[in-house]
Amino acid sequence: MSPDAARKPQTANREVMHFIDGHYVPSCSGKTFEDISPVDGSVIATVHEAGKAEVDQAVAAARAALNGPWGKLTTPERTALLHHLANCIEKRFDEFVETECLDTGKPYSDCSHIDIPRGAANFRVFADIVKNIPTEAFTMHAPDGANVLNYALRVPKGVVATICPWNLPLMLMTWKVGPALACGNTVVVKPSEETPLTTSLLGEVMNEAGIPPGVYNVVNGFGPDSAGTYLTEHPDVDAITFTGETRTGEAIMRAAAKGLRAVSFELGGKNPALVFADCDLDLAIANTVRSTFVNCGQVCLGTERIYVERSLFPTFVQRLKEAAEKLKIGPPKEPGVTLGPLISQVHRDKVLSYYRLAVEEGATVVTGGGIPDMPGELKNGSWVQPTIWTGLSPDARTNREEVFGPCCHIAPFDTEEEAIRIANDTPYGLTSVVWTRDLSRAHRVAAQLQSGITWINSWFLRDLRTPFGGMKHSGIGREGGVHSLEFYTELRNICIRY
Ligand code: NAD
Ligand code: 6OD
Repeated sequence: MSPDAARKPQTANREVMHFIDGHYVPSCSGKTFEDISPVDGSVIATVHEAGKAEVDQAVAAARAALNGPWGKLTTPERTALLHHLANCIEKRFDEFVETECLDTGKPYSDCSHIDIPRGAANFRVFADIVKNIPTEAFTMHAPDGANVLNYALRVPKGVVATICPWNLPLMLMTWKVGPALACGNTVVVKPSEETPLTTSLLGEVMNEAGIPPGVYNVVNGFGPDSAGTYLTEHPDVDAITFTGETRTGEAIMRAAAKGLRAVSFELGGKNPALVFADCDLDLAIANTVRSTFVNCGQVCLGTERIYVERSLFPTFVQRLKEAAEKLKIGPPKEPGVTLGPLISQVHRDKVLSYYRLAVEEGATVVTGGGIPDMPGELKNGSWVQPTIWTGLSPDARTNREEVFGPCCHIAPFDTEEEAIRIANDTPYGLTSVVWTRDLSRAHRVAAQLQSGITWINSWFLRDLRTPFGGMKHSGIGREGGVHSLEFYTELRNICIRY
């Protein structure tokens, strides 16, 4: 392939290559895999699979950029470039929406309100944060009376491997690449094998924005014994940031142990919502239908366990059932669609296995539980019905394991103490939601919940300056605001005697 052909826009011919040192490059092995539409099962792209050779090239390019032009920029120069990059993403907003929806099957309305705006904001917000962060300084005297000034200096961590999931591809990738670049690092990104398109497209936009070659590199492939392993085991990678399943996090942590590389992990959840009888019920229903079903339930922050104060329980179940049954299932562009397909047939098999398990475990199916009847070619997509259960015991697997589909279990509780206890009775600790008009109760309950984020009378209300991450099996470390700087920089102490 000629170098010019290799530089062609990757979404135009639906051949997805790696993006290394500012160029699209094929795999030298010639190995490829198919990117399948979750909407109708058609092949939407042929993706080059990276071997060790491409990962080596990408890491070397990232190292060279770090030691070269990128590393020499001042903070104002670097952050100005990142603002320009955000503008360039927005200039191609429709193309990003189109591409992300093609890959994920999610509704246009969700993608254009959440995924792509955040793809741009993730660069702007962190550019502003690093520009405005103060440093610490102390003065003292040495034993001989000389003056001493100590100050702290932040330097980039180096080459950061960024391993991403498929549920919000551009948004969750830039959530890590934004602060990494703002802090002066360079990155090698491995997008999910399910959704490589917008990560590839961003390479082109990096070039348009004038980001130096080698700052942003992309290698495509799978996890184990593929690009994921080669990248996380690479000795010249300084830090690894990962979003995905808890079990994958364990594997990556083993890889990171060699060479003692720092890790930042955003992992799975089995998030509870506590609904007290004094809540604003309309608000609680409107938000719970989103927190359970948006993105077809494939949001790590989403709600899979709902506990409702007993007096409100029958009404809440009925209202959430009605709201779930009003969701419109369909392909991304169809007007009014609120529920797309799951990401793949493999993931649908997993979600359907929980739909069966719930029944075996004694659940009452309030609504859903199967596959919707879809017309024509859509029959080949990965559709499932939004599903609500009641009647499961607290130790049922369906109540304890992350399903990552459009489903939830609703159970009653009698006291505040009981609600807190059952909410915390999980190995996970990512998010929790509390619905109450009693502000004292809101503070009291929030303080006792074991989750990285607690939303009171809201859900997924994000201020990117806040700490974001999970407790227990839901993560290691915090990103967001200045907390991202803790991971993406080394804080050095300079001590001057004068
Ligand atoms: P996954 O763990 O299967 O895959 C994530 C990424 O890791 C993919 O790019 C995959 O190829 C790669 N990978 C897999 N095995 C690897 C290995 N051994 N070494 C290196 N890389 C490897 O997760 P997924 O199915 O893509 O995403 C869904 C999961 O992500 C859910 O559990 C969800 O809760 C979680 N998630 C968490 C957050 C958060 O912020 N906490 C956000 C989104 C998704
Ligand atoms: O809002 C964010 O910054 C974020 N990381 C969201 C994660 C969503 C998980 O599916």
